[in-house]
Amino acid sequence: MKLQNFIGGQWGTSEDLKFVPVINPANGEELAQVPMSSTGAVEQAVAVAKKAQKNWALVPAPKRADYLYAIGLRMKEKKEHLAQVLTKEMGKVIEEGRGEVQEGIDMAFYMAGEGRRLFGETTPSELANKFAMSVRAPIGVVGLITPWNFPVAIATWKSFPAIVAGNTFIWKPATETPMMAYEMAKIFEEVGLPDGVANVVFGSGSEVGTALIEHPDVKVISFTGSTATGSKVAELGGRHLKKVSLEMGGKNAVIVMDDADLELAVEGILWSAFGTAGQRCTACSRVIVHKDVKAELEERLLTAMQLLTIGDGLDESVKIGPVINKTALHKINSYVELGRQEGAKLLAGGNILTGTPFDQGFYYAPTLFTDVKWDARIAQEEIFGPVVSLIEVESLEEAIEVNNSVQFGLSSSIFTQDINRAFQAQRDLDTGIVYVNAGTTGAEIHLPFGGTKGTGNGHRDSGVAALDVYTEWKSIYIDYSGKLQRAQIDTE
Ligand code: UN1
Repeated sequence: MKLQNFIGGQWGTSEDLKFVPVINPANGEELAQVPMSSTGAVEQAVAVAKKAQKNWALVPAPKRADYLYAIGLRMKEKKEHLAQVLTKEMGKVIEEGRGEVQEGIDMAFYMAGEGRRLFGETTPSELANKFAMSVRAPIGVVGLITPWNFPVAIATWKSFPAIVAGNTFIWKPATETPMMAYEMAKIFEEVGLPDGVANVVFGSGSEVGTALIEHPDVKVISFTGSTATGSKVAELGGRHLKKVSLEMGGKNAVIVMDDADLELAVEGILWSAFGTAGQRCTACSRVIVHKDVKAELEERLLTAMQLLTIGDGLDESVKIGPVINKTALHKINSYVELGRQEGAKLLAGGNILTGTPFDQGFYYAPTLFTDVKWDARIAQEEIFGPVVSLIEVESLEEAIEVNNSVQFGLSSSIFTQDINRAFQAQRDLDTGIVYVNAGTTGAEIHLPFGGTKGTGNGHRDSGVAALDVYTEWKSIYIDYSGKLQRAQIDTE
């Protein structure tokens, strides 16, 4: 199947384009072909999105929200189908595929509710017979650039707030996972979303992404991906005075204190480190453990890791699927090599899996290093695979310091039974998301998602906070005194 762009409610792609295969990472099978669109498609999409936005902004927000309710319902009806497609193109196990689709459904209903809120403020004026209020105004056409690790959820975090607020969008999904974008475009069409409100253009970051960022009629860019690419997006966006929302890397840690429930900590670590084969921005890739429980934690982790089943995520009994592609496989492996060279002790894994059925796909053994120095490269850089490093500490203060030593600040977690330690940690951990007695993954859609330092640039996805990305504040003063009243002057 050759995928087609969805622009202004029409499916189409010029035939002379290059198409590249979409590969199932579990078995190397070709699932579809995705077009590498040219800047012409972006031009066309921006033109229709701009035209559509004028009318869309005038549709009452609760009516715009009705489309989101319809989209959520349709996603619910198609949940199993969507989850299967997602698992095939991305590789995450089917249970997680269903969870990700659910995240999108939740986002649809949640943002639909915003159609009847989109709260601004009313506030007294300092002058008599004058009224003051602020409202959220739509911005215009927004460009969404999304990653392959959450092909649908992250797109819903961005696109649903954008459209409920009265914007139109052009979505460039990752080339590795275009099928979810295709499925979502079909849903937009099925629910009768007005033409041009939602547009999907497939293609490369360098061509389509750049064209979106540089286009004068695209006012906002929301990007999730690597820190290296994100900083280029910011640079280029900055040059064009764009509002740029970035969600980038993480180097998330679970802290295990000497009073922790170790059984629970092990479950939390395994789920956050090896779920999605470690390919979450929120994945746990460091365990910062108190010296008194280090040996026991290592032993428990090793025992539990033996039970992890690896294979094609469509098999319900499998716990860990493949990584996205060969490049990822080799990148992960080179970090493991680096860990060895840096003197870390390899306790488990550390290799590309071979033999049947692994040879057909891209599988990496869940890997555990210990005695890792806090400043080793494997403890500082994002690996984006099933590799976790244990770092020993002697106190809560040291644990927090080690947690905060990385350039990223997405998610962190602490296992402790001590309420005082838990509160100190939630205050001092310098990350956008903090968990107490849970792993580093599992963000819910009605809270802001994002991170500090190198993870972001101050914006948030999901939650009401996402509306700040897709709206401008407009402050409105209505003077009904019938005379000129000067603020700050005629206030005596
Ligand atoms: C990501 O890792 O890129 O919190 C998104 C979680 C999911 C979303 C993760 N709800 O793990």
